[in-house]
Amino acid sequence: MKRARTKPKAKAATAKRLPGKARTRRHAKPIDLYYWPTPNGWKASIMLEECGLPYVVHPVDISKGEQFAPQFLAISPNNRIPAIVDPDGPGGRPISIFESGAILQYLGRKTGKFYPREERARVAVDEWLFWQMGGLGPMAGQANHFRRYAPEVIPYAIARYTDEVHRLLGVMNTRLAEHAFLAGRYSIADIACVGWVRVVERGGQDLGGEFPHLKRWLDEVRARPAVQRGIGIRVEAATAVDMKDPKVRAVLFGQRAR
Ligand SMILES: N[C@@H](CCC(=O)N[C@@H](CS)C(=O)NCC(=O)O)C(=O)O
Repeated sequence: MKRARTKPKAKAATAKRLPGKARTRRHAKPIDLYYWPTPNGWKASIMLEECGLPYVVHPVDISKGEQFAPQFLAISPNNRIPAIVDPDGPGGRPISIFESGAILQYLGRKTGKFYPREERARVAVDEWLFWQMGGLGPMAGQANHFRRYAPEVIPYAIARYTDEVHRLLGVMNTRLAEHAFLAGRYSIADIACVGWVRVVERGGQDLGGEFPHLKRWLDEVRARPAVQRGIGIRVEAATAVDMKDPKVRAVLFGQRAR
């Protein structure tokens, strides 16, 4: 794991920065963000930006196998990004957290932002957050894998995951026809979804034509400055990753228990 080599655009992710309302937390110690620019990584970076929390980015180059480094596994035993370490955790002691959904909930509880306390409102957020964690994310990930990275074209696998993503987008579109955001007000559920919907759109899905309410939501969410800053963190090494490189493929694909 290396410290972020960020371009000017990514100044947002340095410890010195105390954006917006975070100025009232002048003495807050920065949160360590273990990160790679992917839809799951963006959930954590967007939330940190939305909450105005100071943080330091530690890129974990998953194309080189840095997710298997013992010091990272001690924080994230599932060898996946994102993970965070909050030096100012419960009781004033450090806490490490892996799994993007757990990170969103923790930061929401810590700051009181984007994760309502009132039980009915919180249940609504949890429903859509877990819907993303168990549905949209994994299915879009598999669709992406079989469409872009599989060494052979397997029509059944492509159709199965593409159809499932299509079904999920339809569910989201129906929900967003009657609600401005997934759980009513903007919340960690929207933060969890935006990166994945963006990836699906970039994969060629015509959102505007088929899912107009979803498209309206996507445009609104991604126009938020904090979302743009969270997605915009530039990690130089990530721009050079070649997914056709056999060494990269050997790290990322075909993982088995170690
Ligand atoms: N359920 C996990 C999934 C995280 C995940 O899949 N992260 C990917 C990047 S998007 C990763 O770290 N991959 C490393 C690998 O495949 O070894 C979460 O939401 O945090």
